[in-house]
Parts: sequence; C-alpha cells; structure tokens
Amino acid sequence: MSPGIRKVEALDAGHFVRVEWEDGSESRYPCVWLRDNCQCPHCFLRSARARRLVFEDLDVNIVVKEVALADRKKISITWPDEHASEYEAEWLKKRCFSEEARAEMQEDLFLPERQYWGSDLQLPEIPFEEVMYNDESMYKWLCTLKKVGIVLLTGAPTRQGELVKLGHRIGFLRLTFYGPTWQVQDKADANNVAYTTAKLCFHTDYPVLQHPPGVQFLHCIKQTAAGGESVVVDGFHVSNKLKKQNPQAYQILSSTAVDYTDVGVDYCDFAVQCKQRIIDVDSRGQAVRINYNNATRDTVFDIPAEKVRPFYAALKEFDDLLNSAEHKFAYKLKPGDIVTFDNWRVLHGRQSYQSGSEVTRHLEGAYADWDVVMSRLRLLRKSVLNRD
Ligand code: OGA
Ligand code: NM2
Ligand code: ZN
Ligand code: ZN
Repeated sequence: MSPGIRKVEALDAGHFVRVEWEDGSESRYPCVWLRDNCQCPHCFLRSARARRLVFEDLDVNIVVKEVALADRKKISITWPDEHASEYEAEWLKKRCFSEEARAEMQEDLFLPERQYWGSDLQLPEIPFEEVMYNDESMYKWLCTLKKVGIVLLTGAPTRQGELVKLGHRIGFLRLTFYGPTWQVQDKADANNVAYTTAKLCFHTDYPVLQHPPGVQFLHCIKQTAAGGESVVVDGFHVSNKLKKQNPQAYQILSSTAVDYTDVGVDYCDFAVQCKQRIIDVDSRGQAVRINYNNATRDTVFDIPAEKVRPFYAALKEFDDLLNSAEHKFAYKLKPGDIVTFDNWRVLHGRQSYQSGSEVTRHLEGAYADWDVVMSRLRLLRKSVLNRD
C-alpha cells in the first residue's frame, strides 16, 4: 500500500507538479509527462492499456492551469484548454522519477538479479511433470532460469514432442531455419557441426541470427554409453573476469564486429549472414549477450589486416578463461532430462562420441525468445504471488 498524499502544488511556472506524501517524502512530475499520460477515456484506451492520445496533439510545452488534491488518494489537474485529468496516488508513487523509485520499478519489470557460478554450480533441478502441471513450479523454474541461467528438468517422457508441449506451456517456441524443434544426432551430409559425433567446443547457438534465441532447450531422448558428456560455463561471469584481468582483450571482443555465416537447407533453404560482437555490452560496458560459435564464424572477416592478430589473441584469452577448470561445469544428460538455459549468457559444449551405423545418441532441441519467457514469468509472478 502506498502512502496517501498530504499536499500537491505546481512548481516552476506550472512545468512541474510536486506531490508531498503522508510519510514526508516528495515526488516531482513533469507536466508534459502528466498530460501525455492522462488516464481519461479520451486519452487512454483501458481495454488495451494503451495511449490513445496522438503525439501531434500533445503540447510539449504545456503547463498546468490548476492542480488540486481530490482526496488523499487522488490528484486532479485542469489544463489550459480545460481538459481534466486525474491521477491515483498509487499510480503516481510507482512512477516517481527519483533514482531509487526508478531502479525499483526497473527491477520489478526486468528481474536483473544474477547469480554467477563456476565449476561449483549446483545445477538446479525440477521434475518436468511439476513444471507442466503446477504454476508455482513453473514460476520457480523461470525465476531460476533468469537468475542462474540454467535449470535441469528431469523425468520427461523419452519421446519426441515434449518440447512442443513445454513451448505451449510458456506461449510459443521460436521457429528457425532448423525447424520448430530439431533433432541433434549424427546425420549423413550434416548441415551443421552439431549433427555429427564431433566434440562441440563452447558456443552459444545461432549468433548468425540478428536476434539470437534467448533460451535453449535440449531434451535427451537417447544417450550414448561412452562420450557425449555436456559442459557449460557462465559467459557473463567469465566476461567480468576477462574485463578485470585483460581490459584490452575485453575491449577488442566487445567492439569488433565478427562475421557469421550459415548456408544450407533444413526447414527451408537458407543463406544467413550477420555481424555480431562476441561480447555484446550495454551502455555501461556490462556484458548482456555472448555471440560466439566458432563453427559458423565466417571465413570472411571485415576488419583491417593489422587488427586480425590482436583479435585472435583476445579471443584466445577469452576461450582459455571459458575452458579453465575453475569456470566450467560438466555433466551428462540422461534420457528424460531436459536442460534449459540462457543462450545469451551460458555457453555450452559436448564431448565427441563414437559414430556407428545406428543412432546411439538423440537430443531434441528447441528455442524460445526471452520476450516470451519473461512475459510468462511476469504473469506467473502475478498469479502465484497474488500481486501486480
Ligand atoms: C547443439 C548442441 C549439444 C549436445 O546442438 O547446438 O550444442 O550435447 N548440442 O549435443
Ligand atoms: N542447431 C543445433 O549456431 C548454430 O549453428 C547452433 C543450431 C543446428 C539448431 C546450432
Ligand atoms: Zn485525458
Ligand atoms: Zn549448441
């Protein structure tokens, strides 16, 4: 419950409204923002929770004509053209422009909390059945996936099609050129290195796409006796380490655009090209997405020749850190396991295994976008914790 309002007044020649709360704190709202966000039916479409007001009709220099306390839970504003707006205390409190209030709101919306890990990872596990039939378990799964970056779902039926069901539970899966779901097994004339028995060194999937899939699912249907073990590493944790240990290498990897290529036929024919920085950073230099697959890194490399060797040296530093014993975590999928992980953060790999005339190892894979997963997570938080 937010506190009531003690006092409201216009400031700065009507360009700001100051709200004094009953707990003694205050908030200041720019009037252009207040007018823009009028909640009346003329300005706001309740059924869509969206703005009806068109930007051309907004006077960006607007000032209030009159502001009053309607009751301690509401303020009312009259604008120079006599349009009237009302704003509820709770609505205003949540949208306070103070740094602390904004940080709190952003945390609520994006759940940025992260737990970094290395070889000490305690791989979180939840039974597949629970996630499928219990909303609290589903909420716990997605929260942990966001925070830790990896969760193992156990005891799923060992047949194809379970990931499609999991996708329906979230919303929908991400379709790519490899199909709605895809079969990781040794294939003749493989159109991807994943579809051989070879070792896969640490990679993120699909950096060749402009918007790489945020979440990956790998459902173990059949596991080979020898080899085929999995390995994962926390790419954000390792990026932080690299930044400290070798700022020069970090600078190169977070600024050099690397060419990726993927050409072939699967769900349909494709010729995909993209430029990605291996460590993608936000405006504060914090890693937000790793884009690294050595197999699809193009032979074409669009940088000046003299920058090539420094780039390789930087990538070597990063790759060595990824592979250091203190950072990587190894495990072996069992039939019925579904590993779910943040494909923007966690790099994964597998050991090689014996090829033969029969298929000895079979994983079904699928992708989801973080937009869809976060959407489900917000809805579950609301229903499970009974809040908004
Ligand atoms: C992949 C992949 C892992 C495995 O298909 O991209 O990383 O264990 N597979 O086969
Ligand atoms: N598969 C597993 O970047 C990649 O090529 C990742 C994608 C073939 C769907 C592999
Ligand atoms: Zn209005
Ligand atoms: Zn992969």
